[in-house]
Amino acid sequence: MTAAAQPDVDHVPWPPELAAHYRAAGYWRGQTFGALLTSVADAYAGRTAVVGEWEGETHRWSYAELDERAHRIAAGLRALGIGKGDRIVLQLPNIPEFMSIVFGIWRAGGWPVFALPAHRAAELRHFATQSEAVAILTVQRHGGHDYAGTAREVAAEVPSLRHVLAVGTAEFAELAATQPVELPDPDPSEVAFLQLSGGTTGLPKLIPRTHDDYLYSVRESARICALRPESVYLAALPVAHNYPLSSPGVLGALHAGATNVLCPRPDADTAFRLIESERVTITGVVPPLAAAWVQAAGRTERDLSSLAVMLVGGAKCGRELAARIGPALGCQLQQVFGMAEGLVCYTRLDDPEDTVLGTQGRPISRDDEIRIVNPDNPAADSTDLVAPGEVGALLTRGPYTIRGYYHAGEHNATAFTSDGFYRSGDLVRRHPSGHLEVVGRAKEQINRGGEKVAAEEIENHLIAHPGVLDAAVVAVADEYLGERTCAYVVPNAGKQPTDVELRRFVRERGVASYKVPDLVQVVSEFPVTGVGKTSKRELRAALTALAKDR
Ligand code: OOB
Repeated sequence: MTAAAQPDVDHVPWPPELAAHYRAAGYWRGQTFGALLTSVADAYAGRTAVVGEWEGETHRWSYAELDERAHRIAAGLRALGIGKGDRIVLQLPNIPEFMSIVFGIWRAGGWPVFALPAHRAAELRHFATQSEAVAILTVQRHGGHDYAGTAREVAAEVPSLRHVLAVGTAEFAELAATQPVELPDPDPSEVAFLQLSGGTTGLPKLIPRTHDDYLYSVRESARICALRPESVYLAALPVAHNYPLSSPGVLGALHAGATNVLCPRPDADTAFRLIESERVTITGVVPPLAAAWVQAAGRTERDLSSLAVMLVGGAKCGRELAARIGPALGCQLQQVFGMAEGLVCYTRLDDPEDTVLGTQGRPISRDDEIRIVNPDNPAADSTDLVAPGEVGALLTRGPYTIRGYYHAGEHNATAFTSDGFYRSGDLVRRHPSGHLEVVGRAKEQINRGGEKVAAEEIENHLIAHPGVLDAAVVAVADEYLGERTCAYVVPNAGKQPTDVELRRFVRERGVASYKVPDLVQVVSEFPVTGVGKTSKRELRAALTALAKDR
């Protein structure tokens, strides 16, 4: 049974009795992110908080300095009239200012909307429109892309956008130099920011996370990953993503008073250089990156001996790769299976080897409720359980898993069960120890080495092409990325669009390049299921057959 359509609200609250339980159990502590930074800066003022590179120079800030910078940015935002509950689309690469800006926005009472550096005009327009953002905060040019230019283009189209702010401009320097002012602390039970969903339908949904719920997952992640003030975390992946942000990520490291090193690029050369020079102790990567690092470790001259733990997650890390990580990099592997909607599972540092290699971990909290239900019924409710040890669809609810997307009443009715479980769309098996093994996916999403592509979003872009009658996007197995995207296309009568043309068309519609189909197959018609729907199962099977023939 699914829930009835809910009203369009910022944030669907947890039932009051559960909220009371989460508070009584000490999960929700009534602390805001701004207050967290204040307390860490009090305790560890002189310790290094952030190391990162910007415009060719290495910057190194103590906790006292980070705290001061965040206060100034908060005051500067307030001076611009940006404050309580205002949404700011944030699109920053891995630079030190990411940390001061996020905490500055939090202290001003604003809500960051965490865009990724790969996003382009179409995605930014959607995030800004959907969140009715007042500002986009980004950099000028970076890695060959004109971020500020794209932001201005979007600002001209979205009426709510009043400001485009870019790190590196005189205007931003002035804002960041504003005299700190006393600001009221926001309500910790309220929304702190909006994360992005990987998406399965047309456009990604926004995920409202509160100070209370997110900080609980951050504290527990830091504990489970054994972060201490002496730890040094390397943020190798784009830091706005939920995984490097909080699993345990830069926020987990900050909570522990540890040092965050922001890695400008995730390639082995750059990462190994920083692991050596900063004596990095822990990092988190996606499986393709783990494979690349494992390979590079065999021929590096860099000293990686400080590295104690490497997390791998975001997509399935197969046993074979998992087994090579420890020996190649001289560290312990920790698998992590998480989702921006909430639930995060880790293998524990004292788990037996077989569990670490063969599962994706167990939930953070004893109050994370897990239901594994009938995988053949997309509307299965939380009582439609499979037998223990069988594969089923994962449903979850708990103290840091959302109850609904931001202003998405109708979508929430299918994305959640009537009793508040989130339908993750993942197919899992639970081991007797409580560890979950991810064995597949029942959602229309391609997991391209951790980067999520919603099939429907790309289908809609393709169908906008005058030569395309219909499109169906499916995953194709890939040795390096795990999966790539393949777009099947039925042309309009008399038209024969080429793959080059279609890929360029999608790119020019302003989408992140990881969403541009890797493969395009033009066919005269789609196979259909018994009820006449396009059979993606058959399309996937055709691709498998094609690969075998090659
Ligand atoms: C993380 O978050 P999202 O929101 O980008 O993606 C969530 C989805 C999951 O539902 C699952 O389909 C897939 O990514 N996933 C994995 C996985 N970790 C994530 N599939 C198989 N094995 C794994 N280890 O990707 C994310 C958020 C926090 C921590 C780590 C990853």
